[in-house]
Amino acid sequence: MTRPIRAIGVPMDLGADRRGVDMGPSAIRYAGLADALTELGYEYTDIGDLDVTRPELGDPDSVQPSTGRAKYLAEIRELCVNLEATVAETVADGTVPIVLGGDHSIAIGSVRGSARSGDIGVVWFDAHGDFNTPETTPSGNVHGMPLAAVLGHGSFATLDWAPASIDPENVALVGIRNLDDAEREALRDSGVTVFTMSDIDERGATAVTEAALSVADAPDGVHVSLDLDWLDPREAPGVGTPVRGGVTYREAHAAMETIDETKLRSIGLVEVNPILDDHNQTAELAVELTASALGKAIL
Ligand code: 4U7
Ligand code: MN
Ligand code: MN
Ligand code: MN
Repeated sequence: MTRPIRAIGVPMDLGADRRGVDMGPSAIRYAGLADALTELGYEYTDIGDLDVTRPELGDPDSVQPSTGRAKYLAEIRELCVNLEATVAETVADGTVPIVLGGDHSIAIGSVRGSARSGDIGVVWFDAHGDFNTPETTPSGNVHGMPLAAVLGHGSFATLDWAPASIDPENVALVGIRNLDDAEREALRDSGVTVFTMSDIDERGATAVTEAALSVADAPDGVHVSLDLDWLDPREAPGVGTPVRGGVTYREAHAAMETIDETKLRSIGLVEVNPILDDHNQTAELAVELTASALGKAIL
């Protein structure tokens, strides 16, 4: 018994400094997501793209939190409210949403939507912690803040779109190798489990992902948030904030194959930037890894 899958495109680039990540949904579709999942036997639909404000039409500072800075907060909030509703409806239909980003700020909507009517865990595959707040951010970019936002940290606690009903004890980060100082401090005190690249060096990608999935094991399943900069930039050059020393192609597949697809509640594929990519290989990787997470095996 496999649940149907529904793709939701979110051409968002307001949360990041490098333009082009708004073309991520097109690049992932062009890389063959529909065919890959249909071949696996899934019933697959695509609802197209949600409306996102163009940066040319918005003012990054029109609405700001009481303290700190979060660029395009009003526009990102509006999109995330819409995305949250779309993801919640999809899950309520018994369908697995795959949210195609777009920068990682959209995870605020994806996670909140997935958690709306259930008790879920989150596994966040990333080079970064995404645990800044408007108070700690060195950049003002919301794609560096979504995990802190859904857990209600900093001035996010005063905005009516946060926090989501998730227990930090059911949240795991995997592959981390770049944290800002205040972000590191906040993560240490958060209850979130952090598996760094050093953990992967010592224990291997499979064992670390198994450990992350058991942290995130909650009654209503897991949301997997896959930031393609989790991989080494040699494998995934099409990302806005690459960091050397990421997982290899095989480690990434091994990690995804560890996922039990019957426990997958929702997926986000984010930070694919086709302008910075080499022949769409990062988008193709996103498709391949999604298939591995959804049960594709070599034999
Ligand atoms: B991504 C950064 F300062 N930490 O907050 C920040 F290094 O979604 C980068 O993981 C955030 O790609 C990267 O701007 C966000 C920076
Ligand atoms: Mn990242
Ligand atoms: Mn990220
Ligand atoms: Mn699997």
